[in-house]
Amino acid sequence: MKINHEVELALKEGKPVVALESTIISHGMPYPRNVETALMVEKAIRDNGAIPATMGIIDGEIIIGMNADEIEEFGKKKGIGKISKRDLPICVASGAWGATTVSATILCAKMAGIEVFVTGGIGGVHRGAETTWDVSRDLYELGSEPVTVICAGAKAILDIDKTLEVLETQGVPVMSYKEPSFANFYCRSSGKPVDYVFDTPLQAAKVIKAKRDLGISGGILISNPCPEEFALSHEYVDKLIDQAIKESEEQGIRGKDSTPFLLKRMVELTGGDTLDTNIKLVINNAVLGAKIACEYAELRRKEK
Ligand code: PSU
Ligand code: MN
Repeated sequence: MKINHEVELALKEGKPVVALESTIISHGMPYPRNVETALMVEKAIRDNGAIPATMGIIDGEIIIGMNADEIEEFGKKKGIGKISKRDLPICVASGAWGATTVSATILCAKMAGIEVFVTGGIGGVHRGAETTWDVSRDLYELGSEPVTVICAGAKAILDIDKTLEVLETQGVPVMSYKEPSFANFYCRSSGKPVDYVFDTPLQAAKVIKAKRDLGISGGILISNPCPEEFALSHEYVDKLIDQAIKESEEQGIRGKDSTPFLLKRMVELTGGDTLDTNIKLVINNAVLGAKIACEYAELRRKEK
């Protein structure tokens, strides 16, 4: 594992650090907007007082905190694997490049000692999971590792009710920023209830600390709805999601290829609208995540 100097120093000094994944760069968005977005997200985190640590695997080495050139490579290079927990040891042993999903990034964050992680939308239970059994590993890592993930809910292509059920079984607190219901990625709200609605980053940081102090394993999921002005309506996207899912079934797209296929198809079907929204919501999450990381670092500092 290679931790960049700035991140290592910040962790040693108890400064706020925010983990970022790379699957969203290599498999979630097209080049060059993936790279632009990753750099804007890093900037948003810095502007709000924290230090970004984008994760990925280069030649079998886990990188905690990529530099701009490495981010560019992850955005451009073809054939970078999508690395979930099961793929991580294989990627490392074979000296390959790998883009970390939410689940692998949670594991890498834990290894490095980073407790806050920002992404777009987490993976979850796919529609039709009662027959395909397609449930993202993301939900189980959230259930077992002490990392708080800030996201705009679960991706709209998923079954939100089932996703929330698995999170409950996994014992993951689901907390929403200001909005009373669980976020729905491109759409602002799913209408599904959450466990706690908070109004300030400090309130969220207090829950992270309480969970840590109680010695309860696992992470916390923070749902941050896409800002009103960038969110898309259910009337607009729901029909297109149905169409994209139907196409994926017809083409026999399965397993790890499912999410990248559906996200890409949605960008095509909406003429780029979902890509614009995806970018805005990730940046919005970065702002909130950095603020929570700062409040949490401050709470930990006072404790000492
Ligand atoms: N959120 C996005 N774009 C993405 C992803 C999340 O806005 O590309 C990625 C994350 O890395 C997440 C993964 O962990 O999709 C989920 O894949 P699966 O459904 O195969 O578990
Ligand atoms: Mn899956």
